[in-house]
Parts: sequence; C-alpha cells; structure tokens
Amino acid sequence: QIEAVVFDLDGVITDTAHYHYLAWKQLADELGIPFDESFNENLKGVSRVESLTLILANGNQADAYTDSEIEDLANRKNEYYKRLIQQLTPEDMLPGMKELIEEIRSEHIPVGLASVSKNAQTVLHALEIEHLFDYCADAAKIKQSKPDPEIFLTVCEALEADPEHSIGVEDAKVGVQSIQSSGMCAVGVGSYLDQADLMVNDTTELSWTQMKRAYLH
Ligand code: B16
Ligand code: MG
Repeated sequence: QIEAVVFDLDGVITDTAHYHYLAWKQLADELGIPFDESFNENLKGVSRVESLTLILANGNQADAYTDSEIEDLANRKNEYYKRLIQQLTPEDMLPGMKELIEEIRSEHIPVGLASVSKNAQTVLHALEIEHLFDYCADAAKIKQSKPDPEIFLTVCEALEADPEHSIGVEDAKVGVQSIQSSGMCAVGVGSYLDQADLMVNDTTELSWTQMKRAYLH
C-alpha cells in the first residue's frame, strides 16, 4: 500500500520554473553575466540565495558583493518573479496534474508538497489548489537544500507515511536525488533525470497506473 505521494511544485505542477528563469535572466543581464536555459538547469530546485551564488560565480563576480548587497540582489530577483507570477491562474496547471492529484486523493492516499520556494503558498493560491494538499513543507524551516533528503522526509513524517512506502515527483536532478536518498520511489518529469525509478518527458505522459507500477518494481 502506498502511504503518500509528495510533489515538487515548480516545474511539476506548474511551469513556474520558466518564470524563475526569466527573473534570473533579467538580473543576470543587469549584472552583465551570461545566462541561458542550459545554465538555468543548475538552479532547478536550488534555493534563492544558492542560485544567486552560482550565477555570480559563473560571471566571475563571486567576491564582488557584500552580504547585504547579495541580499538586495536576491530580493530584486524575487520582485521580478513575484511580478511574473501575478499572471498565474488555474489554467496554468501543467496538463493532467490536477486530475492526477484528484485521482490519488480519491484512493485516500495523502498528498504532500515539497517545494523549497518561499513563494509556494502564493502559487498554490493562484492555481486554486491549496485544498489538494494534506501537508506543504515550509521552505523557511528547511535547513538542508535538495539533494539532501530533509524536505521529503519532513513531508512524509507530517503525513505519517513511511518514505519506503511513498512516491516523490520531481523535475530537478537534485530533487530526484533528494527523493532517492530519502528512500522513496522517484518519479522524474523532464530531461537530465537518468537515475529516477520512472521517467517521463512531460506531465502528459504521467499516469497514476504507471506510477503505481514503478512503485511495485
Ligand atoms: P523562491 P521547487 C524551487 O522550487 C525552484 O525550482 C528554484 O528555481 C527556486 O530558486 C527555489 O524554488 C526558491 O524559490 O525564490 O521562490 O523562494 O522546484 O522546489 O518547487
Ligand atoms: Mg522543481
């Protein structure tokens, strides 16, 4: 029996991964640092300040700013991001995700959210899906970033689920690693996820039947 299914948010439930990209791109352009979709892959599932550190290092600006300037830059990116997500509506769920979560819930399996984003509640609210989650991790309280298993373990514990009997769904490489080191069955959505137990190219290829089959293997 599956005891819980835990989803990542950005890039799995909705395409906010693209808005994160656009917001970082704007900041990187202002700082004169090269930035493209391929470098952005390194930032998926990575916290705001850690993402900024990677971008600055990539532009050889690792030591160019004081801590307070770094904080200002991170806030600036967040303002760009918040402006972009103001456009989000329930139409912006990735294809099939709402139906998938409802199907899981109809079998009385608890559903959780493991997003490291401090904007996760705003996004859930805009998509009008808060009621579909039995527990959402509080990004502010998570100490270790993905690939550490802390966030997935925290959600399983809150759902009173054994990680060994639970499934995690991620679009980021570090996210899949986080799921696997927690002992859960890992479902990967997107490219570069070779180590997941089940891999699909996008959410249209994801089905509950297939996820249950992957879990049993
Ligand atoms: P924020 P997830 C992650 O969300 C994103 O993948 C990552 O790109 C972002 O930097 C991080 O959240 C922090 O987000 O700046 O909004 O706190 O994939 O874990 O849902
Ligand atoms: Mg993600």
